Amino acid sequence: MSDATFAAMRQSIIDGAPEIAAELAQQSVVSGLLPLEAVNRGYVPGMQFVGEEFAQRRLFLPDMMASAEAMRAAMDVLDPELRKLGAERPRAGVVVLGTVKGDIHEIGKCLVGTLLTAHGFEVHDLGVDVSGEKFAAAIRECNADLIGMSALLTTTMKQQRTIVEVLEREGLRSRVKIMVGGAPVTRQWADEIGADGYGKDAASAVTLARRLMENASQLAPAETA
Ligand code: B1M
Repeated sequence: MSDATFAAMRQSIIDGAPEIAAELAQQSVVSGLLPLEAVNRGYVPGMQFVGEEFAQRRLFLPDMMASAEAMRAAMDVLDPELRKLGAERPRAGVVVLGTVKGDIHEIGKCLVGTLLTAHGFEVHDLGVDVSGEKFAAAIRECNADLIGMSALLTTTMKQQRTIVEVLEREGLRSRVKIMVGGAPVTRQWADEIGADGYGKDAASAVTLARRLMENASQLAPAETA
């Protein structure tokens, strides 16, 4: 795939053009491009640009929503390709995943879920705006090994701490490993709230989840995958 194709993918997100985003994704699949490369080199840079322009007040909320639609259209094509690998692997662990309460950003969280699935994890995605109580109920229901909390806002990342506290209160903390991520989240924050690890992107979330499963018998300090 040429740089021009990645540039066109990026532009389709900036333009909020779902048909073009999906068409380019389809072409990349046919041409044999690794789907994660299309995501990371094509579409995500478009999202990053839109976020920067929004912060500078050169783009507005409807633009950000249109870009998210375009991203969703591309992911609808790429998601099944990313997941294919997972069907052939032994189960690596059970993960309960969600975007924390008050936060409706889902694209990064969904990507994390897709890659975990592609690497053999059984993923229960609770969606967005997920409270500690919902996480707790799902941990019990699914007998989860790991939970993954995504937060994209500096305001909602505090919910990650609240949710850790809920799990402690409900006697579930020692049963699961906790992973946190999202644009404003850092390794230091993960340490501070008593999470077991921080993933800076979807691929590192997979590495981290595997590492946490390997060390499942002992609680590891927060680490960056
Ligand atoms: Co919003 N938004 N948004 N937004 N939005 C940001 C986050 C923002 C940085 C834009 C900006 O100002 N530059 C800003 C937050 C500022 C801050 O908190 N300091 C912001 C704002 C302000 C808002 C609103 C408040 C706007 C408003 O209403 N005035 C509002 C809040 C709504 C709410 O949640 N309550 C809002 C709304 C929206 C939309 C609905 C329009 C839309 C989301 C649509 C959707 O998800 N369905 C949206 C979007 C699209 C963005 C940006 C542009 C893009 C986010 C994205 O999808 N990135 C974003 C700017 C940015 O992040 N640069 C922005 C692509 C995605 C692949 O990356 O989500 O970072 P990301 O996920 C990565 C990693 O972070 C990591 O792996 C992923 C893949 O590599 N990761 C994990 C994520 N979760 C993980 C979990 C893990 C491990 C890794 O383990 C469990």
